[in-house]
Amino acid sequence: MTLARLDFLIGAASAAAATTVDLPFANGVRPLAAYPQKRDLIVLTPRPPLLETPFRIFNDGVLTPNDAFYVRWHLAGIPTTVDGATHQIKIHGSVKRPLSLSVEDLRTQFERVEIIAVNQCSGNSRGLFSPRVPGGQWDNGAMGNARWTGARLLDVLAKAGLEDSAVQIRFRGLDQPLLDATPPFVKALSIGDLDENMLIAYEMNGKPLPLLNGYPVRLVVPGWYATYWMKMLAQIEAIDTVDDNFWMKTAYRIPDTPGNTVTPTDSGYPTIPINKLTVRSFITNLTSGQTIAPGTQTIRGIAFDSGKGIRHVDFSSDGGANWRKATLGEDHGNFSFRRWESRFTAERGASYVLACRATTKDGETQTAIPVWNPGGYLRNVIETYEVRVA
Ligand SMILES: Nc1nc2c(c(=O)[nH]1)N[C@H]1C(S)=C(S)[C@@H](COP(=O)(O)O)O[C@H]1N2
Ligand SMILES: [Mo]
Repeated sequence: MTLARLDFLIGAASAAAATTVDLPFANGVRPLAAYPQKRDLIVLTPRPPLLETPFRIFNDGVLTPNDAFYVRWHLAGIPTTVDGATHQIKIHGSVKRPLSLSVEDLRTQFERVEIIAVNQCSGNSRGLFSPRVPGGQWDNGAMGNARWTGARLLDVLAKAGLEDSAVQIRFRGLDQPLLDATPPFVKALSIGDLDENMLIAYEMNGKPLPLLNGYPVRLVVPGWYATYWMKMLAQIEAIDTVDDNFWMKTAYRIPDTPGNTVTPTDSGYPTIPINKLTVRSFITNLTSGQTIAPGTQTIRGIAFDSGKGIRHVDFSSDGGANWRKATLGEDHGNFSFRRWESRFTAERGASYVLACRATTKDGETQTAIPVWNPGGYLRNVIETYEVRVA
């Protein structure tokens, strides 16, 4: 097993950035920089690294390459070296048989399971919120779709044997706060929410995970926001109460209101921990503001949801007045990006507002009015793209 050894020449990486991108909101200028095991990505913050995938990469294929996959960490104390041969995952707390498993144990003692699933940060697209909200100012590239391989979380828990008193499973990685006052990054899932799709993954797109994406093992929680996808997974603890640490009780909460939306002046409403992905779709082969050629144009994009699966994607070339069904691409499972394409005739000199709208197999769809909540979560408005023909 390889020893991932990385030196984060973070200052140097940022200083060396030759180019910048301008994301489509105020104060959106960002450097591009290549971190270890990564190609040039959009740098939101260098430390801890918040790196966004340039959106055009989603047009290249249904899977997001490991070196292009976005990166998000909360704490500055990220190990720069992890030994995959000696790393241990401890399963403890309210279990009958506490375990300590190496990555090799996960590979040899448990069924090898593969799933293609979207990993999307809760704050993806936060920079597009209006009015603006605090937090990482992402455009739409804080997401990626990969083939994950690993052992089922439920199989590992079965080996340890949950006590009847257990209510939640709490996860922790190797990263550490640098200050005593900073709470460690821990997340919990309720036992009733666990399912057979959730993996402790040791491969991403058939290769070891990049260190920045959680080498040597991470939790994969298909259909759920990435905040639960614990990287460098080191501890799995069965607990007898609902976890009340900062990252569950205070952070990453959404309004428990219809549509999980509120107005900026609302207060006193109940909240719940963020959970499953909303349905979204995007055009991937052009950007808003672009000039396109006249004639028949093929528009390509992606859609995804929390795992019900995409029933259809509608495409509009008149700002949503008229819709037609797009052609769906290959089905890689309900948790994957689903590619789609449609055609329209672009007249020279004209302008168009293109739009796409996905609907899941259980009828959930995208709305014309964006949700708003103070965390900047759950954006799934129908995206529009203004193009001119010349
Ligand atoms: N150990 C650890 N795991 C973590 C985090 C973290 O800060 N530490 N951040 C979570 C959040 S909020 C996100 S969005 C995803 C990002 O996954 P990625 O960096 O592989 O894209 O990791 C999750 N897992
Ligand atoms: Mo996140």
